[in-house]
Amino acid sequence: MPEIRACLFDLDGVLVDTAKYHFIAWKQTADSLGVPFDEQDNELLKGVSRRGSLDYILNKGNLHLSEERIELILDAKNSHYLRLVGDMTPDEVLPGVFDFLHALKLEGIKISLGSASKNAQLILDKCELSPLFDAIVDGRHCTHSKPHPEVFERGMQALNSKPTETVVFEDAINGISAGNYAGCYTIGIGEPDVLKEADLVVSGFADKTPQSLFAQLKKTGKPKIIA
Ligand code: B16
Ligand code: MG
Repeated sequence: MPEIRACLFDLDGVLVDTAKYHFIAWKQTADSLGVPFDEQDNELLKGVSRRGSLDYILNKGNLHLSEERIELILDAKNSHYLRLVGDMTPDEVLPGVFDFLHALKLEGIKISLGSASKNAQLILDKCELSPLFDAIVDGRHCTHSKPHPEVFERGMQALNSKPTETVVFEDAINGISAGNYAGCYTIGIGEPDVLKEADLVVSGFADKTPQSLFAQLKKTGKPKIIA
């Protein structure tokens, strides 16, 4: 296994828990459309783009709306979401994340965001994470949604790293697939029985160091296939 030179981080579910705010905003949207929407539905929308998420709700309700109406609903959902994340502070950064990112910097390992969210920059700023990132790649820069590897391919371009020198951190099945398709090492944040395709799964960053995780990755011995 070559030395790791770059790390690409998903935002929601990896660095911060914004899924709870997406849930509140999508629930209100679904209620207004008369479509049932619960935590399980929200789980399926992790890592899915804003438009993809609304399409899921419309499909569930068997609703066919005009593009004009869809745009209005997307704007209203995002305005609600922006009000909710507007009060975020560094206290909402998930346990161990700041220490882990600082440790990467000390080791000279480059850091990029790789998120589907078009609001990622705002959230990183609110949580005072932005100065730790060498590059930010998010929903504003990508045409394709995860599991397409575009977001991580762009992250590697920005950091000038090769797939076999790069680790992707993701909490969503689609995100792990995207990292694997990009040819990177993948570390899942969550449950091993859910994130089966990841090279390694951990519950979070608390008490973890980059070197301990990279050593565990080496032990998995999984060959990477560059897509
Ligand atoms: P926005 P991630 C994703 O973030 C969220 O998991 C997903 O629920 C959301 O729909 C998507 O961002 C788009 O977010 O509406 O802010 O553009 O997990 O890829 O960091
Ligand atoms: Mg996520």
